[in-house]
Amino acid sequence: MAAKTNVLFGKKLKDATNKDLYYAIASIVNDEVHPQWGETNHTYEKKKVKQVFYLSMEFLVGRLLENNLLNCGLLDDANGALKKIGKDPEKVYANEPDAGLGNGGLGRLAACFLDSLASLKYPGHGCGIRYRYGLFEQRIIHGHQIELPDYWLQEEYPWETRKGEESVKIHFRGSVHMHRKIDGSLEFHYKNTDQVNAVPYDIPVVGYNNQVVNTLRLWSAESITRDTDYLTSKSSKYYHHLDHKHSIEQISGFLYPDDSSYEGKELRLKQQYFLVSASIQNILRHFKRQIGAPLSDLPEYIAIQINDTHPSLAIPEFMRILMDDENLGWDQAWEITRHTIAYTNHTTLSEALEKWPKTMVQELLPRIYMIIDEINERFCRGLWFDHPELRDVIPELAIIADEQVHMARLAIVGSFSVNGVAKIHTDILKKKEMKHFYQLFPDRFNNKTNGVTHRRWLLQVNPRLSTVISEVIGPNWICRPSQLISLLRYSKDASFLEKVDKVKLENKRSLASLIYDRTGIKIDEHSIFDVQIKRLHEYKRQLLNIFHVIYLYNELKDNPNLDLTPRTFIFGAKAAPSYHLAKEVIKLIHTVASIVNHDPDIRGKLKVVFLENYNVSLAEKIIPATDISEQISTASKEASGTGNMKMMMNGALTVGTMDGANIEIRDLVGDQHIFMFGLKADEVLNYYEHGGYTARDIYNTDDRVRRILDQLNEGVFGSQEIEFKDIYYNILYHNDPYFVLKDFDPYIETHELVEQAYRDRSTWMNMSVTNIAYSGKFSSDRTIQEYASEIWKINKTHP
Ligand code: 26V
Repeated sequence: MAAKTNVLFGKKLKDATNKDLYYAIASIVNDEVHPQWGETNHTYEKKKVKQVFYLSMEFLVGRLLENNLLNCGLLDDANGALKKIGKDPEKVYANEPDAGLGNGGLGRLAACFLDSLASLKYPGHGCGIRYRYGLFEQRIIHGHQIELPDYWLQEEYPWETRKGEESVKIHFRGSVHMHRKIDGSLEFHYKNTDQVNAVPYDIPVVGYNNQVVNTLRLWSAESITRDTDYLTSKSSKYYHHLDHKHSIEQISGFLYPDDSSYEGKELRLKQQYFLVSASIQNILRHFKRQIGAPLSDLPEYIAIQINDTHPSLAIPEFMRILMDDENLGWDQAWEITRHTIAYTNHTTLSEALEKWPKTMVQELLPRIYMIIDEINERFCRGLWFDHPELRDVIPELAIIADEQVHMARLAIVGSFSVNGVAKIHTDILKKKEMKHFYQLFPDRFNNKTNGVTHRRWLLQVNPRLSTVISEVIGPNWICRPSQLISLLRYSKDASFLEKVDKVKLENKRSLASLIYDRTGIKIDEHSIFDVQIKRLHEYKRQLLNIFHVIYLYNELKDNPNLDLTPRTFIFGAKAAPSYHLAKEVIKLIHTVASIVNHDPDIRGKLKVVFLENYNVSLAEKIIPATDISEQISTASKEASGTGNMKMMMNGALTVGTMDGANIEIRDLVGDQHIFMFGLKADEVLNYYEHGGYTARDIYNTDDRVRRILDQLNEGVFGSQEIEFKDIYYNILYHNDPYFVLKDFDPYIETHELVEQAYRDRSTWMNMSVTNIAYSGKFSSDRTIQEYASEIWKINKTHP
C-alpha cells in the first residue's frame, strides 16, 4: 500500500487521505484481477464454450471495492493494513461512488446474477449502458422529496476500462431502400441515417475465490465526427457541431426513473435500441471471430437473456443483422433468433407494460419497424389459420395493435423461454396476464424464483453474524448456501441464540449511531427495528405501515401508560419524480415523524425515521440491524421482491402478505416462523374483476380507521389543511385501489403478535435463526443454477 500511494500520489502512507487509500487499494485489486480476467477470456475462447449475455437497461451494482476485495481473498489483509495505520476501513471504502445504474429490484437482481455467474464459474456477462447520471439523489427538504442529479462519474472510476477499438456504429432514422438481386431475393440498404458511436467500457466481475473474472460491458454514446472535422466545412458550424454532439451524448446521459405509469419517451426508445444494437453486433462479432461455426449453430454457443421487455428490440435487431448483413433468408434468421433469446418478465402491473407508438418506431428505426411488422404479420396469419379458437382475441395478441407496438408480445413470440420471477408470479402470467400465449406456447413458460447474492448480502454486510454462523457449522455455507440449513440444529441452543442476539444488538447499535449522525434522532437500541426499505409505490403500501404508526400514536395519546414495547419505524424510499401520490406519502411519513418523535406523552416509545437517499450502500447498513422486515404489498402485485430475502438472511422476521416470494419463504419456514396477514391474491383479483369491496364501509364501521383518515383530512397531521387530501380522496373516492383499509385490521392484529413474540427472547431468536437456516434457497446461486441448466444450457468452466 505504501508503494501504491507513493506511485499514485507521490505521498508517504502517513500523509495519504482516505480517498488516496481508496484509489491505492483499488489499484492493488486491479493488479490482482486483470491477469485473471485475461486468463478467463482466454479459457472461454480456447474452449469455445457456450456463453450467456444478460442484456439489461439496469445494473445496480453499488460499491465494488469491498466486494472485490472479499471475492479475491484480500479483504482481511486490507482491513488489517488499514487499521494498522489507524484508518477506519469503512471510511476508506465510502469514497467510492455508489454506481446507481438501476431503479430497484430489477437492476439489483442483474447485479446479483453477475456475482453468482462468476462465483459459480459460468461464462456469463452483462451488457448495459454507462449512464453518466444514475438514478437521482434524493434530498428531503421540509418533508418534501427534492431530486438532484447523480453525477457519479465526476472523478475517475477505477474499475472501468475503455475499449475504443471495440466500438460499433449505431444507425437511427434515415430511409430504407430495397433492391432485388439476380436470384430474386431482396437486398436492403439504409440511406441518410444518423450515426452514433457506441464505445464499450468494461468492468471486471470477480468470482468468489475462484480466479474467474467475467465482464460487465457498459456502452457509452459518442459522436462519430471528431471535434476537428467541422473545421473543414466552409461556413462555421461550431454551434451546430456542439449541439449535435450533445444530443448524441444524451443517449447514455441518464437513467430513466421507473414511473408510476409507463410513458413512451423517444429518448428512452433510443437508449433501448442503442443498448440492443451495440450488444448484438458485439455478440455476433464474438461469434464469428472466436467460434467461427456456421451461423445456424449459433444457439449452441450463445444464449441471450433479456431483462424485462426493455431490451426486446434485440429480436428484430438480430433478424436485421442476420438478413441484411449476413444474407440469411427470413426462415433461417428466425430459427436462429428464436432459439437464442429468452425473456424474463418482472411485473404484471398493466400500467407498467411497455408499448411504443407505431409512428415513433417507424421514424426512429425504419428497418426495425419493417421487421417487427413482418414478425407480426406472420404471427397473426398463423393464429388465424392454425388457431381458429383464438380468432376473436387476435387484437389482444397482435404485436402491433391500436397504433402501438406491444413489447411483451414481441418478446414472447420471438423467444424460446418466458419466465416469471416467483411461483405465484409465473402462475398469474400463465393463468391471467398471458393466458392465451400460454395456451399457444405452453413449453416456453417457466419459473425462476429470484435470489440475492449471499456473499454481498450476508458475508460482506454482516461479518459478525457470518463469523458466528461459521463457528458452529463451518465455512462451507459460503460456497454452498443451502448448507445454512445445518443451523437448524442450533435453533434451540441457548448459547448460540444468545450470540446471534448479541450480534443483532451490535448491528442495531451501529445503525442507531448512523441514524443519529444523519438525522439527529436518538433511538432506543432495544426497541423493535421495524423496517420498510424499497421504492415508494402505492402497491407496496408504505401507507399501511404509516397508518399503523398513527394508530399506535393515537392509542398512546389516549393511554400514555399503555404497556407497549418500544418501536423504531425505519423507512427508506425514493418516489419517481412525477409520482404525486408517492411524494405525498413521503411527506406524510415526515409529518408523522415530526409529531411522534417530539411528543412527550409518547415517552420515547415510538420513533419514526426516514433515511434519505435510499440506495445499495444504505441498504447494506440497515439490513443487518433489522428485526422486522415489512413486505406488505397488495397480494398479486409484487412479482417477487428481493429485499424480503436479504432481510431473512440477516435474521429479520417477515411481516408480509401472501405475495411474490413471501409465499415461498413461508412454505419453507412454516407459519410459526413468519407473520403473514391480509387478502390473498385470488381474493384481490376477484374484487378487481367482480367488485364487492367498498372502502367507505370500513371507514364507517372501524373507529380506528375513521380517526386516522379524519386526521389526514382535517389537517391534524400537517400545518396546511389540504396537505394529505389526495391520499384521503384516493382511499374514499377512488375506493382504496390497493386495499389499505381492507388489510388494516389484520395488519394491526399481526403486529400485536409480533410484539408478544418479541418479548419472549428465546422464541424470537429461534424464529430468527430458523429464517437464516432456510434462507440458502434464496441465494442467487440457486437461481443461476436453474437458469444455467434449464434455460441457457451452459456449463461451468474448469480452468
Ligand atoms: C419500468 C420502467 C418504465 C419507465 C422507464 C424506466 C423503467 C424502469 C423499470 C421498469 C420496470 C420495473 C420492474 C421491476 O423492477 N420489477 C421488479 O423486479 C424485481 C426483480 O425481479 C422483483 O423482485 C419485484 O417484485 C418487481 O417489482
